[in-house]
Amino acid sequence: MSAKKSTSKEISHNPMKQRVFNTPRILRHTPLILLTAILTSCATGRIDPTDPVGENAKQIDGIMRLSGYMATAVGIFVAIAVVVVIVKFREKPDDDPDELPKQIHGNRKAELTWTVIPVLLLVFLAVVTIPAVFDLSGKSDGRTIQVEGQQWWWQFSYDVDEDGIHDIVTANEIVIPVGEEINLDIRSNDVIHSFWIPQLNGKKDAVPGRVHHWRISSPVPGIFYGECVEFCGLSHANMQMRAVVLERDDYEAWVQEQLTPATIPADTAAKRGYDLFGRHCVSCHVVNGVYESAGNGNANLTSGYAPNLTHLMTRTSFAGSIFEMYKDDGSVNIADLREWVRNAPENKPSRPDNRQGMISFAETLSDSELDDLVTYLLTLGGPPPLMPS
Ligand code: HEC
Ligand SMILES: [Cu+2]
Repeated sequence: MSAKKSTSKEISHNPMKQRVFNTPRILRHTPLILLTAILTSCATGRIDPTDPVGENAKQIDGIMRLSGYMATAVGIFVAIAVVVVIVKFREKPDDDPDELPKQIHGNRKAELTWTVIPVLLLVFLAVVTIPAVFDLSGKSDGRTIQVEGQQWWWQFSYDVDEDGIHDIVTANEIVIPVGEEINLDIRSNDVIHSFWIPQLNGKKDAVPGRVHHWRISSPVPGIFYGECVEFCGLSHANMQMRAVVLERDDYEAWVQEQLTPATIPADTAAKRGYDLFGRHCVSCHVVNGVYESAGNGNANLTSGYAPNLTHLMTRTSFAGSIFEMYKDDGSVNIADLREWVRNAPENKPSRPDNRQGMISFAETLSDSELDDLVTYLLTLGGPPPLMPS
């Protein structure tokens, strides 16, 4: 072998040797990489994308599985091919270690094969996926519910008599009747969020200044868990939601209850709480029938909205569905509710100084005032038609 010829071989050989020596470093990191993958894949236990319940979610799941099976088949084929090549073309004792195998470039058969097969696979996937994309964003004959995302909770509004006025406004839990394809008009009141209840449908962004149409449905009653899936600031991870799917009769009863405005409580402690509420809370919160002045678009919050509290106790959770409203024995989770009212930003990272989230009352309210306020909150409807199991 001449010296000239061997230059190219040296270039192709030396880096190889270096790489071989570096391999253990990658191996050392493998457990960490695997651990990260495992931990990030099971962050929230009750939000389950692998168990579709509604028609739309099943449609998505079918396509996911199909493409998963196809990718697995391709992956197995490639893995086997790699092993075959490694074994078949390995260095043998009588091989000249400096000799390169026969170099080929532009083998038409090979090039065509590995271009045409992936193209066919992708075209097949597109044929299955594109109609589903249009189908999922189509409207149904069912009712329409308004969905609004804001830092860091969801608002749901219902126009029951279709006069264009929101008759029911609630937070964090969207209540729907079983077996009906519900239309959603999804909006945002501040930054981009994304609405996702995986067992009922895929993700849909909530974008300021736009209305995105979406649908959810469930053939069975139950509570289904979701969360915001577009990073939206400090408490993005604490912006969860629930879909409460009710039998038709239960749904009608829920609607009737939600349409009933609140009244001024007679009980003295609750009445004291009611008065305190009028002093400290109505600059942000609405209670239908008694405290409606805050209205919407209020200046104390960037989004202009705080949860409507008229039927607070009919919800199973509060504050972006991160706290349970009721304990396992069915009694109210008074401790968390009181803690929330005392110092919300301490219980859920927020930026009240930036008009994002609820302010703290730790310096403002005495213990007995807090008790009275909670006593008042307990009069605001309830209990929920369905409890989490
Ligand atoms: C500066 C505006 C503001 C004031 C004043 C305010 N809140 Fe809030 N409150 C909010 C916001 C915003 C949320 C939603 C926070 C979240 O989920 O991150 C909230 C959430 C709540 C919730 C949970 C509701 C739900 O369904 O998730 C309760 C209960 C509550 N506030 C009670 C009170 C009480 C009682 C007072 C008066 C002592 C009060 N708030 C004063 C802005 C305010
Ligand atoms: Cu969000």
